[in-house]
Amino acid sequence: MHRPADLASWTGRTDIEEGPRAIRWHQAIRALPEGAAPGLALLGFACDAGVTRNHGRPGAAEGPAALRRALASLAWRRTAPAWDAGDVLVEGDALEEGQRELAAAVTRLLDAGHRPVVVGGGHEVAAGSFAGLADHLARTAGTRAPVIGVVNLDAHLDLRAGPASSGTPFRQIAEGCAARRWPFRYLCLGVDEGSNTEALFDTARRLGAGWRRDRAMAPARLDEVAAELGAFLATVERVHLTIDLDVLPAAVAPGVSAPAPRGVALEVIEALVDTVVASGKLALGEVAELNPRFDPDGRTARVAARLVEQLGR
Ligand SMILES: [Mn+2]
Repeated sequence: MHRPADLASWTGRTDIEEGPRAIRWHQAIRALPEGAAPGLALLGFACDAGVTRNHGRPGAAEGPAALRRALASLAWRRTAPAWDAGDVLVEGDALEEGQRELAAAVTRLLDAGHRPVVVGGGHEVAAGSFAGLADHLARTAGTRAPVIGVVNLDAHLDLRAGPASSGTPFRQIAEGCAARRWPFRYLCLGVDEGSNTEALFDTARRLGAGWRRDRAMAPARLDEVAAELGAFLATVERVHLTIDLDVLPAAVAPGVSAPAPRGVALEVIEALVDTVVASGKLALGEVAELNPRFDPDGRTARVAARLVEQLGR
């Protein structure tokens, strides 16, 4: 079910005495109307089914609401509009139905010229979002196969086999590309070796995926990492950038299903997001795995809000 935006969820501090430039997100974002001017379109995917199927800690269904609360108080300095496109709600275990509904919503936003920024939910959100981008491009690309680069900032490859869950999205995307005879271009940055079995690395090799381990992403190596990302971006036409918050150190992002034992510094993650945005190829941004049940002081939600703001630039 797709629940339209509820502007009552956008509340926060107002600084009227500071004048008209003292604006925060909650005062500027609007519910997405028909025929809206192109802008950032925030779309929630309220789903626990993917994490539950993957034996993780539930709570990601509350992620979109927590993200809106955190984003609401950020200072506003956009020139293009930001729209709230509401939430796709997944009831119980109806994961596949929810992913189809998400895909349809993403396609509609892209068709209308918006930059969708999707907020999970667990990482199963990525399979639905990508399907929406693929449907949009299938119509606009004609018979030519579009080259979509999937950039995943994540401690996990998420290439598992079996029924759809938060651990399978990029395998599903690979299968979807194969069915359309499209190339599968996947780069996963931040992989924690300890939580990815050799079987998953075998799958990554078989699918021609690229990856970089967390320990090879220290701030001192940022130039090297950004160059690798830049080389990948140069070979693709459009980008689906998906950020699993568990790529960050657990002290920075405790509110996730599976906190990382090491993680990649936020300064590195933000620089990589900048690299993708600066390429001009970003079609679809995404933040996954925000779990407010393990985020008592809201720090993970505030980091997620920074990243969403950045993805909308
Ligand atoms: Mn993930």
